[in-house]
Amino acid sequence: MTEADIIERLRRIGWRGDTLPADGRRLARVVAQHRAGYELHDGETLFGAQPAGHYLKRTMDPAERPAVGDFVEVEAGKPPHIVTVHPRRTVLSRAAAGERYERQIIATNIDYVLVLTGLDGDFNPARIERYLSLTEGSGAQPVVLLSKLDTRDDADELLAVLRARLPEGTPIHAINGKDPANVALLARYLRPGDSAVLVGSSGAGKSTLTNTLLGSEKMATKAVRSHDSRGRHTTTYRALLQLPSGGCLIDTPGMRELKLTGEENLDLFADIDALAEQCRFADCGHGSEPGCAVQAALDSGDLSAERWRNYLKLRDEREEQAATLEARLRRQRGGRPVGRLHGSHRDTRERE
Ligand SMILES: Nc1nc2c(ncn2[C@@H]2O[C@H](COP(=O)(O)OP(=O)(O)OP(=O)(O)O)[C@@H](O)[C@H]2O)c(=O)[nH]1
Ligand SMILES: [Mg+2]
Ligand SMILES: [Zn+2]
Repeated sequence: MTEADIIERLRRIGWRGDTLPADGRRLARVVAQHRAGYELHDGETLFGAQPAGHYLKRTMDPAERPAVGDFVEVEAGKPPHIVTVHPRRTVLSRAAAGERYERQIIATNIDYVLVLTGLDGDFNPARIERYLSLTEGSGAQPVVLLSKLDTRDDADELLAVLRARLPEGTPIHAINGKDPANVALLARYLRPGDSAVLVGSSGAGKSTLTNTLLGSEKMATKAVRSHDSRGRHTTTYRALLQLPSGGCLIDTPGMRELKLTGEENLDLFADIDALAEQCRFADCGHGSEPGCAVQAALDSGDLSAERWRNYLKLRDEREEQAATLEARLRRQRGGRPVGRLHGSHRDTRERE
């Protein structure tokens, strides 16, 4: 097989590069990660691999280990070993739940983040804003999907609420995840060589949509609890799948907690920041100060109280996480200042 053939094959699984490792190593994409090891795909063949020893060191930042979506170099052996992770084009991550700051990677090298919410009891604009905030630093484009369109007649109203609340230009589609003709509109996000990751609560319908796009029931799905629309955490690992369209889709387990990493910009709320600048006092607390533009917008209904509360919550969380992250990076660098913190992962990861 010629080098051109191998590259052509890798393109099918989303590879954008045009040179292969010189030393005979095999290039492949991580399609799943299990406790027992990784599943890799080279565009033609699925095979198992183990991480090389240096990835297992306790001092290794977990975010540096191979993750689903990564392109990795593999050394032959029984089993083959992942020796290098290629620089990531985009990274979607969250902070791990709990006290210790730890960035957890959801998916890498993705072009689109499909934020899926059910139009049942799952519908929650504040949670969608949280997902969009996490997506901002990823380098990928967010797309909001509302599933279970077939289950209610007033979907237009919910759609209008969301359109009014999210920044103009955010793509929002209401879909029936069980209907292939209906989800055909998503083809624009799943073109050959492109990759998308599906995120959303358990029971939102991620695996149902994945199966419909795939044209087969590869992923298990399970009915939600009828009284509160909660799912049953049916999917337990992230899986990257090649679709007939030529695109790659990553199905993920529904996440219970989505903590910000501290690297978000919260551009989503740029209008609120602009509003706050119009307050009479530069240090306005937006409480009962005279000339407060935020209070005026809340009183007139231009700004919904619920969105304002969500903004404050995300802003405080972001600040707290950013401070923790900065302290940690400073420790790692032996007390040297960290520099610009907010920005893409690559900015903070690659600076030395
Ligand atoms: N009517 C209708 N039901 C849907 C739709 N999408 C998903 N469902 C149902 O919702 C339930 C949950 O769907 P799943 O695909 O298992 O949800 P999930 O997001 O993968 O959940 P986890 O794997 O637990 O994270 C299943 O009973 C699906 O049949 C839809 O568009 N319309
Ligand atoms: Mg699932
Ligand atoms: Zn104010």
